[in-house]
Amino acid sequence: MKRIFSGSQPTGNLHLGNYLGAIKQYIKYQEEGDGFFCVVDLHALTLPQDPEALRKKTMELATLYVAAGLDPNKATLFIQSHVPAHAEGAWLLQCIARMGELNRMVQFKEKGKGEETAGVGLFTYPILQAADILLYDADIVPVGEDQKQHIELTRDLAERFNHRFGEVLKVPVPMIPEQGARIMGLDNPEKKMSKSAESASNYITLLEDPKSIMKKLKRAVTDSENVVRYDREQKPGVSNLLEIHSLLSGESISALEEKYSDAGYGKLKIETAEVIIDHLTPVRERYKKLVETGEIEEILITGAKRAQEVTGGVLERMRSAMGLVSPYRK
Ligand code: ATP
Ligand code: LTN
Repeated sequence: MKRIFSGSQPTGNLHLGNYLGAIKQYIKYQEEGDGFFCVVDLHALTLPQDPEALRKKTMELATLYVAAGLDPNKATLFIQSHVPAHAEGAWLLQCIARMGELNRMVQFKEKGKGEETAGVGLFTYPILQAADILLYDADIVPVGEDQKQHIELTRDLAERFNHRFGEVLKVPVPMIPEQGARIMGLDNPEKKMSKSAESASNYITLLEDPKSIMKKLKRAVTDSENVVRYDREQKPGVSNLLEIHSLLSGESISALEEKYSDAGYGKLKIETAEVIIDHLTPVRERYKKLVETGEIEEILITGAKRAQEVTGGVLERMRSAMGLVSPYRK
C-alpha cells in the first residue's frame, strides 16, 4: 500500500484553490493508500501569528479536513507540533542542506521580500517540509503547483542523504493534478488564489455563505471580449471560472464552452457560483456539526499517536546513519 503525505498551513482561510489543488486529492488518495494529512502549525510560525488566533485556526483547519471529506477511519489526521520528530528531523536535514539551494526557493523570495529582517525560519521552512515528508517514507505527496519546487528540494535532500549515509530515506514523488493545481484569484486572475491575499474578493473560503459566493463570482475579473473560451494565457479569468466549474460539476471544459457559447459571461458566473454553493453547502453543515460534537480532539489524539509510531522508526534510522548514539534503553 502506498504511503501518502501532505499538509496545509493553519493561516488564513482554507479556500477553493486549496480544496481543488490539494484537499480533493487527499480525499481520493485516502481510498487507495495509507494517508497522513497534517496541519502544519510549525510552518505557520515562520510569519508573525497571534497565538490565540493560531490555536483557533489550527483546530478550524483540522475540522475542515474532516468536513471536506477526509475520513479519520481511513486516513491519519494530526497536528504537526504534536509529533516532535518533525522538528528533530528538520535539524538533521538542515545539516546536509545548502544555502544556495534554499536561496533559490521562490516562496522565500516572495514572502521574505529580500529583506534583512526576513525570519530565519522562513528561510529554512522547506527543510521542515522535507522532514515532514521523509519521516513517513512517503511515496506520494499531493500538492498544488506552487509546491513543486519544495518537493524537488525534498527529493534532492533525500538523495543526498542516501548518497552520504546509505539507503535510508525513500525519495517521494509529487502528485500535482492536471486541472485545479493553480486556481487563480477572482480579483486578479494573473495570480494564484491565496490565503494571504490582501483582499477577501480574491478567494472563496470553504465556509463562505452562499450570498457572498454569488457576489464574489459576479464581480470576478474577466475580460471585455465576452466570448467563453478556455485559454489560460489570453483569457485567464474566464478560463479560471471554466476550470472551477468543470472540476466541481464534472462537466468537461469543452462541454462548458459549448454550453455558454451564446450566453456571455453573466450566465457563466452565476452558474459557476451555483455549482460552488451546491458543493460547499454540505461542507458547511458538516463543519457545524463537528464543532458541536467536539469529536475532532479525539481524532487528533489518535492521529498523533500513529504519526509518532511511524516517525519514531524513520528518525532512528536517520540518527543512527548519521553517527548519533542511540538513546540508552532501560
Ligand atoms: P498562501 O497563498 O498564503 O501561501 P496557500 O493558499 O498556498 O497559502 P497552503 O496551506 O500553503 O495555502 O497550501 C495548502 C495546499 O493548497 C498546498 O498543497 C498548495 O499547493 C495548495 N494550493 C494553494 N493555493 C492554491 C491554488 N491557488 N490553487 C491550487 N492549489 C493551491
Ligand atoms: N509548504 C506547504 C505546506 C506543507 C506541506 C508539507 C505540503 C508543509 N509541509 C508537506 C506537503 C507536504 C505550503 O505552503 N502549502
